[in-house]
Amino acid sequence: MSTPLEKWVEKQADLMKPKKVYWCDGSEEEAHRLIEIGISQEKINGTPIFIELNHKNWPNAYLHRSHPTDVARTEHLTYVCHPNKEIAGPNNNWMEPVEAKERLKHLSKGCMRGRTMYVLPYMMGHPDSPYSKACIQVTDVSYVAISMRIMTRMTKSVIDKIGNSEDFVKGIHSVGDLDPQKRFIMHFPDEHLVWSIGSGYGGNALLGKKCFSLRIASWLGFKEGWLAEHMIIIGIEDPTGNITYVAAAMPSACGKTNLAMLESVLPGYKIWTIGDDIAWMNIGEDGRLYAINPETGFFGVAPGTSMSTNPNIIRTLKRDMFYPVLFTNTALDTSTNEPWWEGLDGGMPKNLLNWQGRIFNPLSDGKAAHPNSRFTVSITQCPTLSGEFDNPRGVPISAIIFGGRRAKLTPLVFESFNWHHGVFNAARMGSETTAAAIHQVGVVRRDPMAMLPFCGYNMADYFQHWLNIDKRCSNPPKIFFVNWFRTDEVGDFIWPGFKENIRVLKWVIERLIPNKIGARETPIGFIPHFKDLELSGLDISKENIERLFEINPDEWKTELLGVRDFFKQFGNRMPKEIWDEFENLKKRL
Ligand code: GTP
Ligand code: SPV
Ligand code: MN
Repeated sequence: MSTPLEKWVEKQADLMKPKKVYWCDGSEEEAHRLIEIGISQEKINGTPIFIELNHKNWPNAYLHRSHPTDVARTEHLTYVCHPNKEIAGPNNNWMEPVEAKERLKHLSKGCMRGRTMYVLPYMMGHPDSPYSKACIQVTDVSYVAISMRIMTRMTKSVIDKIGNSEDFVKGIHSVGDLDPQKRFIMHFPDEHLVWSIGSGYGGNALLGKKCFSLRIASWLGFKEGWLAEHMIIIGIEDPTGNITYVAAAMPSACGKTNLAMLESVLPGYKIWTIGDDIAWMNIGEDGRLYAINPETGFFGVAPGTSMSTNPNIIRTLKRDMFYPVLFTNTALDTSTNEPWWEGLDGGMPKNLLNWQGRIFNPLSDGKAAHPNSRFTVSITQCPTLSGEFDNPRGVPISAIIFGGRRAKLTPLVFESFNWHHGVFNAARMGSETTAAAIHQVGVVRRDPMAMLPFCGYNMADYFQHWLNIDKRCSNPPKIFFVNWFRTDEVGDFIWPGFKENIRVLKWVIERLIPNKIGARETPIGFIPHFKDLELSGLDISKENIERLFEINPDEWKTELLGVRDFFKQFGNRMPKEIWDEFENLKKRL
């Protein structure tokens, strides 16, 4: 007698016709075997899946080059298929679920011919956490199988855990023929199903990540009273040894991974890492918000990463724990067989292949590494990993920080007046677009809570859900906003960022201590008294510090025009409290 899981896998094999079905057990031995297969046998469009890198300098590291049209998330091809379009909201592409599945079936017929279908059993969240979820993904690429093993708790025991139950999260993934015209990433939230075809890249293909742990989980959170957020989770240790837990949301490629592994320049301060991309937050019995990281790895942006900007990331990548480390679409130094990207320590190597494997000419070719080139590495290799990472209860969150990428407008840091004001501010957030998704880069768009591409239901309902949290949370976190990316008249960042961001975190945690430090009230919120910001040892003029905190009422009034248009799309569904805060801000400006 076969189980519902076995029947489901069989059904997918019937449709996609792989030459072989292989059930992964998640073992180390298996990971190394699949990498061998990816080096010597498996190919996409004639290209091997993995190239072995220099293991002396980059232990267990392999390079993967994705198809040139498949280098980032594709938001315009991503759908959330609730039965009712209103539930998906104007923030999501929508297709009627029956029609969506017909399309996918049509595109999937025989799409795995000649390939292996890997069956991946994995958990999102610690298995002992009541919020963890047993999941199965099928895929036809070893790169995805290995990536999922790094990013999730992949073990055979998940199959036993599912047993005879129908209740498991389902992911169907095939690269198909990688034709962007036939690419879809579709979500069926009520069925806990994600179906993705035509892309082998990141969030399009690792279906436990954005697809399940954010789009579908946010919908579960809405129905069940919790939050699935695009947030890091860190502990900030101060010189007394006290650790304050903080969650921080920033849009894609706006600094989360770097903040999650920050090395402090201030003596006595230390960051403990729990997560760098996704937080699931529940209200605890004590009325506080508790966060867990459902993932077990980092899928981080390579360009800009170096010993000088973030030594802990480099240490994580180079820590030899026999776990595979993947680089995707970086350049390759052919003299040393090492990965390379813009911003890495040392100069540009002489003999480089660009991310597509072609000889790189710095004068005519632009960037050698793709701007969205990434590393995939196990969180267990992180030297700053918090002892609380594996705590199934999670950690109590005292502050939530929202950040964006804004050349102008928003100050380095400010604090909201209260929960509703903070929710409004997060809902009106804007950020300049980055290379993490395929679209024009560098244009400001509204990105509420850094969740625009990831909220699996109507964002107006999501705002209401956020507003309601403090009704059940007797001790909600304080809400702060940061912007590391303000520029001067020649376009250079004014704030040095990276390690120096600890100075801002110090102010944040001091504001949490009753009566410790005051703050200046402005129309948008509280900003620091300069005397309370630790700036010693920093080479930055007083004038520039003032510019970092400049609040220009005219710029803000213009901003609010865009905010109003964005909110208006949601019609009557938009919570009244959000509009009230909007009017309050307008009056204060
Ligand atoms: P996703 O993985 O897409 O969600 O990105 P992320 O939010 O984790 O961003 P990440 O930390 O990988 O940083 C993205 C880019 O911003 C990288 O090129 C970093 O080098 C750069 N960056 C990160 N923090 C800072 C900072 O404080 N200042 C400046 N100027 N750049 C930063
Ligand atoms: C992001 O875009 O926010 C990422 C990378 O973290 S991906 O997994 O591709 O979504
Ligand atoms: Mn992300």
